[in-house]
Amino acid sequence: MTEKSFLADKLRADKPVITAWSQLSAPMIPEMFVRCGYEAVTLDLQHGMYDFTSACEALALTALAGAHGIVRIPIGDNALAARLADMGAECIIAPMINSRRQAEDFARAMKYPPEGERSWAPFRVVMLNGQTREQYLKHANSQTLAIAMIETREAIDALDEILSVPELDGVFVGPSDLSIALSKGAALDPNGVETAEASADIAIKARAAGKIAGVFCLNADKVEEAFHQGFRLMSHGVDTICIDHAARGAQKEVAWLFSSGETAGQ
Ligand code: 3PY
Ligand code: MG
Repeated sequence: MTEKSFLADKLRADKPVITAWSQLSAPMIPEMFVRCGYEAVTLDLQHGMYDFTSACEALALTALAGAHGIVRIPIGDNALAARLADMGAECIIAPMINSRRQAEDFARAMKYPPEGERSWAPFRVVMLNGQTREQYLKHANSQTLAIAMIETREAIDALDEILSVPELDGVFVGPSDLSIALSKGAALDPNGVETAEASADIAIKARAAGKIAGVFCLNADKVEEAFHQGFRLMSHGVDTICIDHAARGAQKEVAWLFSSGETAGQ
């Protein structure tokens, strides 16, 4: 087994990482993303269809295909965060973190003592990493990332306090929820100017605090903008959207058969 490279090392070295985003609970989909060239895949347990078992399989296939497995947990589910770290998630993204207390509870659930109170039994992740248990214990706190989503007004108001949590490795902007919050529910505008300005500010503050900055991007232009704003972990490529685009294209290729008056069997 070749020595594993870790997502944490790349991001701390300021390297950009694009993560595909998977909502459909078919573990082969993350593997296919990796075979298409993605170096990381995020499994969405907040809004996607994954459960614990399908996420475990997807994490293993992602790691065995040579990429980094990231998980977005449901709101407030810190126990699941630690379980999925045991199963090979290199990074957990926790949605809707709105206060220092919430950030601290989440991050401490992800770190072994003395930094936190994660409980021990990483049987699967040591296999996937090719590490001994001793090596895992020594490196887990720095190699397993705890990242808090910033996507509400409360979170923006509490940003300095959230960023002051030592165990927290970074923040990740959710532009859709953020746009709804900033417009007081009047608009969904993830690609809008106000959202981009708020997002840029979050990246600046995160970097100044020595934290990793990440953001959900809805198109390639947003990835470029985010990179120049200082973000380094960027999502691009959602399985449901990819299938929708590819299926529309495939259907168009044969649409002549149905629009030219031809009928099956002629
Ligand atoms: C948001 O944009 O609010 C997200 O959570 C991205 O998935
Ligand atoms: Mg959100």
